[in-house]
Amino acid sequence: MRALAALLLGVLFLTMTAHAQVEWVQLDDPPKERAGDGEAPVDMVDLFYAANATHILFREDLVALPDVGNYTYTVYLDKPQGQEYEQDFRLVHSQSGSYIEQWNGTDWVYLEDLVVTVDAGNVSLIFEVSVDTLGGVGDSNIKVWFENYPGEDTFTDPDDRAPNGGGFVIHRRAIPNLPLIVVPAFLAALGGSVYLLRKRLLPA
Ligand SMILES: [Ca+2]
Ligand SMILES: [Ca+2]
Ligand SMILES: [Ca+2]
Repeated sequence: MRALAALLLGVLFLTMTAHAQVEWVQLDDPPKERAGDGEAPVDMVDLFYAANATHILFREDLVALPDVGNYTYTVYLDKPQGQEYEQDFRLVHSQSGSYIEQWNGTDWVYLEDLVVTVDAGNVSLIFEVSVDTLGGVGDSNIKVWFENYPGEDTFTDPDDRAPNGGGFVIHRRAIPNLPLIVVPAFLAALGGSVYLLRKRLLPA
C-alpha cells in the first residue's frame, strides 16, 4: 500500500512538473520601450517571455490590437548568443502566415509553422516556439529583440524595434531543462517504491 502511494505521489509530481503554470517574466524591467515610436498596431510598450520544459513564449504588448493585414511582426533570437551569427532564428507573424526561419549565414531558411495568438485583454501578440526547434536548451544565453515592419514580409525599415538598440538577454538557467528536473524525481519515486516493496517481500 505504501509502495503504491509512493508511486502515485511520484506520478503526481511528474504530472505537476509537466503542466507547471506558465509565468510571464518582464524582459525590460522597468519598461523602457516607449509608446509613440511606431504606428499603434505595431508600437510595442512592454515585452515578456515565459518558459516551461518544452516551449518558450514571447509576448509583446502593443498600443493597439495587432493588424496582421498591414504589418509584419517578428522576434529575432541570437541563440547561441554571439558566436557564429548575430541572429540565428526569426519568428514571423504576417499575412503570409506564422512561421520560424533559421539563418544559415546567407539566407533565412523556413523551419516550421508557429502558433501565434492574440491576447485581446492585454493587447498583446504571443509567439510560441518549441525548445526542440531551437536545438534544445543548450549551454548558452539567448539574446532576443523584436522588430515590426510595415507591409508583408518586408523585413526592412522597422516601424518599431524593442529594445531600440541591442537586445534583451534570457539566461540559460531561466529555461527549464526537462531531463534535469524530471529524471531525478522519477528515479526518487521509483527507488522509494522498490525499497518499500523489498521491505514488504523480504522481511529482515
Ligand atoms: Ca514602442
Ligand atoms: Ca548566434
Ligand atoms: Ca522602440
